[in-house]
Amino acid sequence: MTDVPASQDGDLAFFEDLHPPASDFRADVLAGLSRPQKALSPKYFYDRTGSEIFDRITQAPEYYVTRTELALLDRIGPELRELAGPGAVVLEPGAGSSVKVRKLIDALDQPAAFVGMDISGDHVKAACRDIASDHPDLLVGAVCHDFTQGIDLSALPLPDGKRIVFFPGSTIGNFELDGALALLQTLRGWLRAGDALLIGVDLRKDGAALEAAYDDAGGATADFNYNLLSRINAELGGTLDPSGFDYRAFWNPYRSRVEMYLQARRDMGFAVAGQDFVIRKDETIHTENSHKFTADTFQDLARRAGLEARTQCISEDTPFSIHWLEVSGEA
Ligand code: AVI
Repeated sequence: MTDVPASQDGDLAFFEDLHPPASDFRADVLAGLSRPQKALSPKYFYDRTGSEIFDRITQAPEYYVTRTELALLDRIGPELRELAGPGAVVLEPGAGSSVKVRKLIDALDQPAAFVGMDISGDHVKAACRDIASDHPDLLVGAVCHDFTQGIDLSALPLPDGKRIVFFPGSTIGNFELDGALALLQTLRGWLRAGDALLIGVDLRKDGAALEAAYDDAGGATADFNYNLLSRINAELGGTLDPSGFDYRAFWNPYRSRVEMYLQARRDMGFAVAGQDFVIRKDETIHTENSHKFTADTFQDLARRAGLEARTQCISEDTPFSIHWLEVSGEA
């Protein structure tokens, strides 16, 4: 389709609500706290307060991820412009802070469209409206969608043009490896020959630097974790005492990931949604993993999803990578 009007004055060219199934916060929390290794899913970090705290994390001096990727995007802008050519259609699953995609849009040669997708319809609409008002010639659409689920892109009024699916931030690292593979396969399904997945992937580095990045001295990452307990208290009638926990992050070189936990300072009883739990002194609740790759281990994973790297860029000072992947025809 080519005759879709460009957005005006912050208006969206389209908004599609695909009604993603609500995740079952209550069932997931109760199941996670009932396991021998208590665990909570990191997807529940991002309520309004959690998203604000995550912004603080991205500003923490030790958390190199965001500023390194932004600098890398600045550096490779001209190369991305070449690779994409004129009239590209940019899709961003899990559209978060729009700072990165704005850099991409600004680098490209007259991109035709931008489509943001997020599980929160209000959030994605607001973010996309802001982009539309700053880019009156760009067709901007928003989709309320869970990017881990399939989507029939032919149902969206997208203009013709090379599709660039943009997945920055090394969010891929927060998935277990089978989940990461499944996500890459899903995103590959959005691409046709010549389209690309442009993905930011954090790389292995010194364990001490990683542990500092995930346990910043200003306490933003600890607060991010405590907020999950506060959210459980507020939304599920919980009686967890955040001050009864220490936050811990450690680099596990055998699994190539930073693992994050809340560790009980003393024996505690608590309830969630009317169910009673006990946590013993020193016992932990596992809250998140952040996998770190080498460029090769990531591209091996991508290859298994039917994606081949056409090019990659790695930052020199702090290792972080951005890959331009295309459909390989396999898988
Ligand atoms: C969103 N994601 C890529 C972050 C990361 O670096 O793994 C989440 C995070 N958790 C604690 N700090 C940052």
